[in-house]
Amino acid sequence: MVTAFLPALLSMLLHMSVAQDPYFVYPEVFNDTERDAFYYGTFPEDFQWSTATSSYQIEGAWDADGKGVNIWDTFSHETGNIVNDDNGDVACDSYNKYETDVSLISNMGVKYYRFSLSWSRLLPNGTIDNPSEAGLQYYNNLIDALLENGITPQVTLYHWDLPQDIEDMGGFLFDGFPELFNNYSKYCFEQFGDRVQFWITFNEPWVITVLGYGEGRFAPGINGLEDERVYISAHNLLLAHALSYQTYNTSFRGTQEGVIGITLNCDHFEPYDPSNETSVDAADRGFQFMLGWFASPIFKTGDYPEVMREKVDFKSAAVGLNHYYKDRDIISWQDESWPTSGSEWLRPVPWGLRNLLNKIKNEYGDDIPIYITENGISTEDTDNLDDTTRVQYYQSYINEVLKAVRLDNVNVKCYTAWSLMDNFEWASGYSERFGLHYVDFSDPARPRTPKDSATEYARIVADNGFLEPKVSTENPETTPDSADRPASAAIY
Ligand code: GBH
Repeated sequence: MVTAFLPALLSMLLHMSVAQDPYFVYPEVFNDTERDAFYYGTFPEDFQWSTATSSYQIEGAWDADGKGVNIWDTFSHETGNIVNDDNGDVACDSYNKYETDVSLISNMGVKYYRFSLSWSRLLPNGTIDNPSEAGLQYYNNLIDALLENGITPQVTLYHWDLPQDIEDMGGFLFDGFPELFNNYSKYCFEQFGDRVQFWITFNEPWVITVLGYGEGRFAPGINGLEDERVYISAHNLLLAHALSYQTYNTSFRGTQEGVIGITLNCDHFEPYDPSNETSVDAADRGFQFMLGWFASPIFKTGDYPEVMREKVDFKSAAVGLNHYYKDRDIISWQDESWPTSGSEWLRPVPWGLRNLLNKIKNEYGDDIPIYITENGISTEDTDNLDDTTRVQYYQSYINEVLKAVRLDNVNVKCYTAWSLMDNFEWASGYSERFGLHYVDFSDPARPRTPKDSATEYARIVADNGFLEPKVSTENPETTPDSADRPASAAIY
């Protein structure tokens, strides 16, 4: 009895001593032992590790080989819309350097790559009447190069670069938009579907509608926040997604055997006072007006979230006016104690991701497969290769995903680091850098150099998670004190 009991007791003590020395990635700010302690373990065998970019942000070659003009060409060429009046005319020059991009991915041991197709490069005037051979060739080359390197393409059909000709018809406000998008997507399934089995229709409908057709800070720069245009553009987008999904489902899925979905962005809203119902409801409304707006029609009821209908319908009837932000009826802010980044809107709060993943699971079903199609952090332009803040960010966020998978049984299938390399950060131009690789935009050759975060991401991918640090029990002094552990590879 005693001998059998003793080893168990010993191992318990060992575990306890490890538990007394938890590791925190952000010890100053997030140091709650229950919530923030680092969790060691690995992801399921078939977990997908990816990294992402988008066409306008990296390709350049804005008018090469017959490419049509898109709304970001137009918007960025207009003075005053972009920091420093930057534009994507050359960007990372990936139109000419795609083979280098493939080798960057390959060198990290990453097996999935999420990129987007430029609609106006493939169909210069937006319609299928006049496809571009050169555009087709470019994406065929990229896809083939990826496959030759054992990298699976994850293709976004629309990452914000609408053909200008379609915008001139009204863009997302045009009721013929769903059909135009459907034709374009069908063309892509036909051309690439023999090699692409992972499709995303739209990147971040919330951004397309609220920033593009509401606040007007993003192309096409329409100020429709105080009327119904935000809601109309969202509605047409949802109809376009549904049509394209049906087209894939009925005409392509059988032979091509792929999956098709949509990328939705959402901030995590934490109630200010979790014991106060008003506060809890407000946090939920924040979620419903951001994720629910698009996720509820697609994954739940076929209609907008109830609370959204209530608020918007009521205000439309009462005052005859809509205003997206006022319709939400919430006050939200970021805690000043949270760490900062190179972007004003972005602060790392790793536990927020775990909470958000759980919220999605509770809202849309226990087994709903979740693909994280972007996650990342910016640094200011003064950034160099020694990007500790990005290393910390990836460690902590991926660790929270691991907790969601292993401790909370959330069905997360994929994690994607945004971005493969520094690129054109929309209205911020080149003033903010999100890359795992540094790009020198002052050099015409646009050389790419791995940052520390690329090395760290490669290691997490190779380990498929986080291996227990090797603690020597014979010689405990060799165990680094948790406070001294650098936030990177050295803890292993
Ligand atoms: C992603 O959006 C995009 O898909 C990607 O293209 C982009 O490069 C990346 O994020 C980094 O931004 O400037 O104050 O108007 C993430 C969600 C929502 C974050 C809109 C930026 C604009 C804030 N984005 N938000 S602001």
